[in-house]
Amino acid sequence: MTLRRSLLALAVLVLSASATDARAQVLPPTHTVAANVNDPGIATSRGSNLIWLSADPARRVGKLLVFLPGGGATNVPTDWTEFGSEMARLGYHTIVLAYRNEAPIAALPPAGCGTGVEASEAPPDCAINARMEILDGRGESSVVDIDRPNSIENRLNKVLSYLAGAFPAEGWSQFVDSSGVEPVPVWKKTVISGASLGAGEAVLMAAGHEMARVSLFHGWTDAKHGWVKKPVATPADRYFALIHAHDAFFARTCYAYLALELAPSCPLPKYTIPPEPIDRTNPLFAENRQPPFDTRLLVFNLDPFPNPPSVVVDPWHTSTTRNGWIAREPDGMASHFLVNAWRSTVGDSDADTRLDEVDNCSKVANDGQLDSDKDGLGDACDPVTTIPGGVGGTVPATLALSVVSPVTFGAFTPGLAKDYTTSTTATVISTAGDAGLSVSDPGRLTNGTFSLPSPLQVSFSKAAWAAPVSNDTITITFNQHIGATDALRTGAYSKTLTFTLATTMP
Ligand SMILES: [Ca+2]
Ligand SMILES: [Ca+2]
Ligand SMILES: [Ca+2]
Repeated sequence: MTLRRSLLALAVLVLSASATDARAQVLPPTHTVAANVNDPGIATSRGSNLIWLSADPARRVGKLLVFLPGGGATNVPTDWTEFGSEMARLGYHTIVLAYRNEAPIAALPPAGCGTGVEASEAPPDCAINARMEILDGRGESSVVDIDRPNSIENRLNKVLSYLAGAFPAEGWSQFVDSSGVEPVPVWKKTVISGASLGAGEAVLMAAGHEMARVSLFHGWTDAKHGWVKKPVATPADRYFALIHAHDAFFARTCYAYLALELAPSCPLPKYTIPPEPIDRTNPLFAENRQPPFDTRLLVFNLDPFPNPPSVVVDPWHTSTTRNGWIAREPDGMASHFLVNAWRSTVGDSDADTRLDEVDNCSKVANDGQLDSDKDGLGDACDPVTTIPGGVGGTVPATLALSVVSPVTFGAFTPGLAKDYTTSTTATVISTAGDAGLSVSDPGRLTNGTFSLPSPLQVSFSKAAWAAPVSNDTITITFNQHIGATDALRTGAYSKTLTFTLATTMP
C-alpha cells in the first residue's frame, strides 16, 4: 500500500493575501496599426488599432484579448492606452480595435435606440439590429450604415492577419484560424472585452462564438430591448463585469447582468441608485475589499478624475476605463483599486499581475511566484513550505499534514475468513481556528485488474480540531476483510489514498 500526502489549503490562506500596488508605468503600444491595413475599404476615421504584448516572452500566456472601446464620436483607441498597457502586463496579446463606434445606440431616436430601460421609444429590434450591423456589416439596421469592410469582424480579421504576417516571432499566428474562406480569430483562445457599446458588441460576439472569457466594462445597456437570446456559444460562467455605482446606466445595465446570470435580480440588491445617496462604506464596493473578490460582477464607487480633458454627460460611466476620466492616485497613476478591479475582471483573481491560468497561487497575491520546493504550488499558498508572513509579526498561516508510509497488511491467506488490521501515524500542524482530516474514498485494494471483494476501511483516532495545534500525532487504522471464498491473485494488492487537512476558519 502506498500513501500520498495531500493538503487542501488554497482557500484557507487567503488571509495572507494583499493587493499588489498597480503603480507600474503605462507602456506605449507595441505596434500602432492603421485601421485599413490589408484592406483599403476600411475607413481610417476611427483611429488606428493599438497593439500591446509583453516584452518578456515568458509573461505571455497564449491568449488574445480584444478590447472594443466605448461608443461616441470622440472615442478612439488612444483613449484606452492605460487599459491596453495593463492587459499586456498581465500577459495577453492585446488588440484595442478601431471600429465604427461613433453612433451611440443609447442616443434618442432616430440617431439611436433610446435611453430608457424599456424599448418602447425605439423601433422593435433597434438595438440588436444596430449592434449586428456594427459587428458584421450586413445591413441589418436603419440607425447605422456600416458595410462589410468596416464591420468589427472584418477589421479584426485584417489586423490579426497583418500581425501574424508582419511579426512572426511574436506568436500572433496561434490566434489565426485559417481553415475557412478567410482567416478569423481562434475564439477559444480569445478574451473578448469592451466598454459600454463595445461591451454589448462583446456579448454579441460571445453569443456567436465560444470565447475563453468575456470581460465587460460599464455596459451593455439595452438588455431589455428585445434581443437577449439563448442559448449562446459561450458558457455563462465565463462572463465578468465591472461598473461604477454612479453610472447613469447602472439601473439599466442590471438587466444585461440579469440576462448573463451575473445579477440575481434588478434593481441590483444592496446598492442604491442616485439621486439616492451612495454609501461609500458599502463593503461590497471593490475599493472596500481585497482581491480575490470571488464575484463575477464588481461594482466600484471611486471619484472620477476631477480635471478630465473634456466634459462628458456621465463622467462616472466613462471613468471605468477611459484614460482621461479614471480615478487616480495622488502621484497621477491610475487608482490601484480600479486597476485591481480591471485585473480581476479579465482573469487575474488576486490582482497580482499573474493571470489565474498561470498563477501558482491564484487566490493569493504573489507576483514573485516563489516556489521553494518546486511542486507547482507557490510558497504563498503551499502549506508544506515555510511561508513568509504577509504582515510583520503575524503567524504564517500553516496547515501541514505528514503521514508515515508505506503501510502494509502483510500476507493475506487465501481460503481463510479473517479481518486484517494495520495502522500508521500522521502528524498535524495547523494555525487555523479549526481543522478537519478526511480521506479519499478508500475503495478496494487492487492487484493488476483484480480487486478484493470487500472494501478497505479507514478510521482516524482523531479527525477534527477546534483550535490551532502543533505536531499532534494521530493513528490511522486500516481494516481489510478477506472472506473464505474470496479469490486472491498472486502478487501485491495496493491502493493509493489521498488525505486532506482543511479548515473553514483560516
Ligand atoms: Ca493572479
Ligand atoms: Ca497569485
Ligand atoms: Ca511549492
